[in-house]
Amino acid sequence: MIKTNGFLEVKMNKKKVFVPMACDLIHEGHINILKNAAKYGKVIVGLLTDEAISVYKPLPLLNYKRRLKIITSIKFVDNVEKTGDWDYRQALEKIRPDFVVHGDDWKENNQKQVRANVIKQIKTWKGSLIELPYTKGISSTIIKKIFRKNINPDILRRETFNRLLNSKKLIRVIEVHNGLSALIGSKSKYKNKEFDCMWLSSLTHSTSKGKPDIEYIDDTTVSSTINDIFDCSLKPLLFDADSGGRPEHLKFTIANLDRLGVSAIVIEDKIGEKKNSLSKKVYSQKQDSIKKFCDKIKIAKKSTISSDIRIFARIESLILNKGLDDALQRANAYINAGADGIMIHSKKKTPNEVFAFCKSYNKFKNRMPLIVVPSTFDKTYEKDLEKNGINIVIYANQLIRSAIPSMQKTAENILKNQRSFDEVRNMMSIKEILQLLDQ
Ligand code: SPV
Ligand code: MG
Repeated sequence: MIKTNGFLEVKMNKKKVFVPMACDLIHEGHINILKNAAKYGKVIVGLLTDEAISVYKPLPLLNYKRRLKIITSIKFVDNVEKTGDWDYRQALEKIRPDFVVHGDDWKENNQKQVRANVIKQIKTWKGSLIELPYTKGISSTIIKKIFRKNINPDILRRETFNRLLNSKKLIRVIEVHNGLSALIGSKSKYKNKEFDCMWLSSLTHSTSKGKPDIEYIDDTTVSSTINDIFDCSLKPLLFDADSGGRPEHLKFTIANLDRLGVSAIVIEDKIGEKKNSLSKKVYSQKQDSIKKFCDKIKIAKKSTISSDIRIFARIESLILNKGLDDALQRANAYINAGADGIMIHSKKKTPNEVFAFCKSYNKFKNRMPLIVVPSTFDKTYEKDLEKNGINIVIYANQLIRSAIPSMQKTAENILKNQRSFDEVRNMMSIKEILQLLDQ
């Protein structure tokens, strides 16, 4: 024991109290917990990393560095332990605390299992769990709602995509094509799951305008749709830039998308008259030479203004039956040309050729994040994509595909019944629509 002054001595004799926290937005509920924890001994906050949190919740609004700054300046906190696993197993093993202090809300919420694991683990060194009553009337969710309305959306959106890439194993992306689909895609939740980002698909954007997917939608229309989407959601947006257009136009397109706040731009290596990759007519299409497409990547990278935006190169070798070796050779060349990631596309019913690609791709020394679009191999579960090292899954067309048959059916039934009453049970009520739009 170091005998410097009485205070340090007392502190060092104290029992160790571990308090796991995300510490995203501190309110009096957190302070109550920390204040009470300090009564039992020296408080060590297990500050969860983005990676740990993203296993069971969406990313926190504030990044780890900002959260660390906040927690270390609270007077009840003696120490902070960086906690990288969602059930604190390693941190607990390292510290072996006498007490773990937690709000009692975890008895009921999606952390039930974590609670059970902690009880079992700390029992091995006779540690005890202290559960403090959850402070009523205040929650981070309420604060986040207010915060989201008031913070500059660009700060959140831009930072989030890179944080997701650094912390989540598989980023889940949903197709959007206007404000409404952005609202639905962003608000949808199932248990602790939600979509992390949005994809402005050329197919569904064109479809929503009643046009074929042939690179017809101009930059002004794209800008206007992106504004509508950003009005309705703070999630990061990945943009489908088709071939990127003529090289001499590309720099303006990229700079515009960057200014608007898009997080990632995907450019594909098909050339000539555009056809959708899943169309039968795609075989009449050509692929760019590796050299020319690398030049495009270089222009795109040079044209970005912010350091956060990412340029992904989309490889169409499997779509055009050019084979795995061609796809791998291109992936390597595109990354060397500066691409921040790769999208490998396939129109097969099974994921076999994509997984074969992953097997070699994952060994690349210069490996970058990998996107897949399982539209045709839609039986494949996310856990299998994750197992194969895929970083981003894009559900590229499902929202519009579900809307169209529903609209068709309603239109036909109104004609059939000559009134709308018979369709009411299949439609959202006006009241629900007003609620959806927060009016
Ligand atoms: C899109 O969503 O527009 C895409 C993916 O580019 S695909 O339609 O499969 O080509
Ligand atoms: Mg497209």
